Amino acid sequence: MKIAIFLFLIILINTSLSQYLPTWESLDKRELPKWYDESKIGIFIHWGVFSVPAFRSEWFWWYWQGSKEPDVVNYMEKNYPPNFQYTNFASMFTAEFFDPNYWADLFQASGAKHIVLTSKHHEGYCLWPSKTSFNWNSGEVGSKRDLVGELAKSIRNRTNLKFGLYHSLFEWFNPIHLNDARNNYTTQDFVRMKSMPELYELVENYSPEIIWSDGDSGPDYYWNSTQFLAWLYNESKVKDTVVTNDRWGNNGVACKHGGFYTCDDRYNPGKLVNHKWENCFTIDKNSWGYRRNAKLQDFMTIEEILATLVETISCGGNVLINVGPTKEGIIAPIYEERLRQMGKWLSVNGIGIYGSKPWLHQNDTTNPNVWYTSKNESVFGFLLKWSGESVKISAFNESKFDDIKLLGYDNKIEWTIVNDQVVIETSKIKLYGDLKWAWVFEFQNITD
Ligand SMILES: *[C@@H]1O[C@H](CO)[C@@H](O)[C@H](O)[C@H]1NC(C)=O
Ligand SMILES: *[C@@H]1O[C@H](CO)[C@@H](O)[C@H](O)[C@H]1NC(C)=O
Ligand SMILES: *[C@@H]1O[C@H](CO)[C@@H](O)[C@H](O)[C@H]1NC(C)=O
Ligand SMILES: *[C@@H]1O[C@H](CO)[C@@H](O)[C@H](O)[C@H]1NC(C)=O
Ligand SMILES: *[C@@H]1O[C@H](CO)[C@@H](O)[C@H](O)[C@H]1NC(C)=O
Ligand SMILES: *[C@@H]1O[C@H](CO)[C@@H](O)[C@H](O)[C@H]1NC(C)=O
Ligand SMILES: CC(=O)N[C@H]1CO[C@H](CO)[C@@H](O)[C@@H]1O
Repeated sequence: MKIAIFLFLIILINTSLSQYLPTWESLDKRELPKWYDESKIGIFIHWGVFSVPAFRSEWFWWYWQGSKEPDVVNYMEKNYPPNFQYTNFASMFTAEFFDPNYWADLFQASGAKHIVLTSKHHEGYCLWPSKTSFNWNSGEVGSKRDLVGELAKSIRNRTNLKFGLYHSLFEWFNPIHLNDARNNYTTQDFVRMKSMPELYELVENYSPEIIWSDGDSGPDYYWNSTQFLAWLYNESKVKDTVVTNDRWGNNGVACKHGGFYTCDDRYNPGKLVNHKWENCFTIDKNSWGYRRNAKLQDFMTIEEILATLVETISCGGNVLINVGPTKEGIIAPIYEERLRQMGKWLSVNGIGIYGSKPWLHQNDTTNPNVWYTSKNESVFGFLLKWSGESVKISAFNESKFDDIKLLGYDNKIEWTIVNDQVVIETSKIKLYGDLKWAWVFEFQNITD
């Protein structure tokens, strides 16, 4: 009987501990759900009305009518009638070839474990039939489809990937937001009428397991960020599984509060960070949204993608790799090829990636082409360049191991230890099959 009461009290205490107050002090105590660190790799999808002009970048509208950059202003003058508005592009966002099952299968084949779709970028157009975005959403103008809902359904029905949503708090040209900004954020009309209802609607309708907040132009107390997060973590239907990022206010929140840290786009510190972080980067080096005039050389090669991925994960980060689909709903073959190449590589080498932890050393102490992860009794050494000469590494001068295996290679490999350096006789290895990029050596039964 006493034990029963004791257990009851324990449960009671635990339940009340999972309640969060709308302060960073309280919210920052929440442990990041484990799935996120284990998953390591996500796909970012920038899709919106900006995919219609598909010129310069997803910031097209701002470059045209905000900062008035000459190349974009001239492009519009030359190619469109004088009265043409940005909003006129929306009816051309038709998505007639959008096959969410095909996307889901492609993302699964890439080896990613989650996706993040732009539900609404800074232009304000919603990719779902939002109740608070009259005539500026995909249910009413353009495809007349619930693009968020269709992709969520395909992802959940066909794959084991987690479904996440990006959401921009601010909108470049929304007069209600501009008015709040003019009032030095002492009024919250835009938050009450737009950003807050949207966030609740997205959670209620689509149960996203990531909320990737952005566009935090305005302080956290203006956005009511901590109030929303307290609800999200206390009461929402994703309270136990959802992860969030750190872009919840421009008053020193990023890289300091929230869930995982994104700090800046393409954040990649090159050393261990003792808080979960993410490196979001885009395969088209010049844009997150689709660009019709992109050249082959503008796209990251698979070698570059894998090098970034390995470096990030060695240092405790996750990667979020971006593709920009077309207005018709196609993920262009160059993106598709990169994703399938990554999937092939991961099918051999994923054992050293998924669920791994940073090791004692993140990169080798003398060889700049080698990065490390660890899992169970193994350390994985990722060799980014294959030179034909033997590989010398120094990070094992204080660790012992039984043997070295090259993942995806069936034969034994030759290695020796000379003056505390491990020397792997790679010149004697004949590479075959899919052993084309970022070779992974498993050091077995490590004792540090
Ligand atoms: C889920 O996918 C299966 C085939 O993979 C299909 O038969 C079924 O209709 C789908 N269900 C939903 C709700 O889309
Ligand atoms: C705007 O608000 C901030 C924070 O309350 C204050 O520090 C700043 O002086 C205000 N700026 C103006 C122009 O009133
Ligand atoms: C923001 O939170 C405060 C404190 O809980 C509340 O009084 C206010 O109404 C909220 N504003 C909006 C727009 O949600
Ligand atoms: C979350 O739970 C705490 C503790 O019970 C409570 O004080 C707070 O009001 C709750 N917040 C929300 C938004 O549910
Ligand atoms: C790699 O390791 C060396 C020595 O341990 C260190 O000085 C260097 O900054 C590390 N980072 C990169 C990106 O090479
Ligand atoms: C191992 O290498 C590290 C980094 O170069 C060095 O600081 C350390 O003293 C070395 N240990 C031994 C036992 O030589
Ligand atoms: C093969 C093996 O031992 N795998 C284990 C590695 O460690 C994770 C947890 O860190 C276990 O879940 C695996 O079963």
